[in-house]
Amino acid sequence: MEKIVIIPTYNEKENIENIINVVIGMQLNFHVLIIDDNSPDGTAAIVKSLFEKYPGVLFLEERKGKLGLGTAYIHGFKWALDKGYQFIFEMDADFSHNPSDLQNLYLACKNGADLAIGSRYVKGGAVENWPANRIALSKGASLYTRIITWMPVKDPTAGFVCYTKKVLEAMNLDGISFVGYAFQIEMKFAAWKLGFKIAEVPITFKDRKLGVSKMNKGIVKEGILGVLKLRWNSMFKDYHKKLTNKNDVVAKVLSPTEVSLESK
Ligand SMILES: Nc1nc2c(ncn2[C@@H]2O[C@H](COP(=O)(O)OP(=O)(O)OP(=O)(O)O)[C@@H](O)[C@H]2O)c(=O)[nH]1
Ligand SMILES: [Mg+2]
Repeated sequence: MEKIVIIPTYNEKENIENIINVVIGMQLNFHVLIIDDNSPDGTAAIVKSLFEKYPGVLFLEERKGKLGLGTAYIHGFKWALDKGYQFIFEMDADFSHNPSDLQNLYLACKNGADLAIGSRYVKGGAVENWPANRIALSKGASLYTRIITWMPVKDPTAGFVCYTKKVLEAMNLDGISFVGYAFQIEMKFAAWKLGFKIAEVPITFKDRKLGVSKMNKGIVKEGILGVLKLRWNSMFKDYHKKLTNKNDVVAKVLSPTEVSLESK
């Protein structure tokens, strides 16, 4: 139980089989968990048809309806922690993220990072085939986030990430409030505020070839207001407490080393 790639899906019938085949086909021991929100196009049925081909490697969690990217990932994180995975990845289904970069994200974490971000905006990173308005929106969002939050991350909206288990265990996942792309900023901001070491690994992001975008105005609005909200909340003393998983603190206090220290 080492590495699991969580892929949220909503109407990805054109991509889902290929992306699963490519990730598992790399034979680098990446397991795959699909979180499908009852896609009307039958994405989940395609995943199920592959179970026999990939026993113990491919998993599916089905939710009742389109509940958003953020809650899909939170669901997946909890599932992965429960199963004991050490390296937990976020990746889109639409091949915007190249599965061959998964290994670089993994190695960055193996070499000391607590989380590794597949970044378009560091040296060596790039965006291919995206229309000018999408690039402007994405770059604008990154700049805006950095100005408001001072978070030293060049690609804060990136959705291609490797989290080590300890980051997700330390976080109060139920306190993560955003559902759309602001979710990506919120997760990185929380990890940074908790003092975790963040690495940015250059990637080339490609526009989706198949299927349709789920981007909409509501997602943009949530991002703009959400970043302001994060900054505002972080100015209060109890913010750190709110970010922290209380069970994890209890677990640490009860750990054998701490107990033996106490008894000395
Ligand atoms: N489970 C679930 N997955 C979602 C939801 N919204 C989007 N996704 C998935 O999240 C990933 C990213 O969504 P995309 O629509 O590709 O968003 P994007 O990459 O910003 O935009 P485009 O690539 O231009 O479409 C894809 O795998 C989607 O299928 C949702 O509400 N629930
Ligand atoms: Mg996409």
